[in-house]
Amino acid sequence: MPADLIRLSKFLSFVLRHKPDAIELTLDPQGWASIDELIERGNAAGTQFDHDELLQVVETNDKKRFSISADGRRIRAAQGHSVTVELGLSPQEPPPVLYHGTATRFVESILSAGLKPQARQQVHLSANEATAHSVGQRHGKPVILKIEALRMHAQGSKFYLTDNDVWLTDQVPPEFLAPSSSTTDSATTSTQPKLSR
Ligand code: HQG
Repeated sequence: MPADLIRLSKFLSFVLRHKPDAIELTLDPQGWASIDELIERGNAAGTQFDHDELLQVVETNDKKRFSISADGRRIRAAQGHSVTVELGLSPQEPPPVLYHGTATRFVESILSAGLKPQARQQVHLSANEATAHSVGQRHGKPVILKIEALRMHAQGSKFYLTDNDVWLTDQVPPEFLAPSSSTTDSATTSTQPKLSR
């Protein structure tokens, strides 16, 4: 994707997941924003883009991060929110195993306290290890954790699959977690992770 569209994608993640207030944008309870209002407020706040560029980002986005409503007038982030939204997804039976990529320095804490959503609304999981690896890499030296998702589901946990194939659940208790590769890196001190987008 060209650099200006990557910049626009990051801007959209920022306002649609984390800080709609930054451009005085209103999200409805399901996380949708009016496309016309988003363009108007974004431009007024100094990020110049038009309707075509917005649609180009939505269509070419490497992770399909954004969804457009059926009537074509609204947009929302498919996942990743820190603002409170009710995506309205139906609970689904997950595959036996899901994966979560993290950095080695968080593993010790995760294995004792479980996976927590931290600043986001829910914990993000993937059906394949390759995705988990790239998610983990964003935070440091990656490590992949295996989650016994179907067993969690059988014991009452709810799982949701987003429009862009990310699995969400509220939290993962330690008894359903195991490292799938690598081990904790005791040389690295633990810090709170930052939201990169
Ligand atoms: C860690 C990206 C210590 C957790 C990705 C992660 C994803 C703990 C970090 C989506 C912990 C939170 C979300 C505990 C969890 N102790 N650390 N008890 N529990 N953590 O960025 O899952 O590209 O909020 O392991 O692809 O990395 O933006 O979550 O390292 O789908 O579309 O706390 O964001 O999507 O970090 O990423 P994040 P994430 P996009």
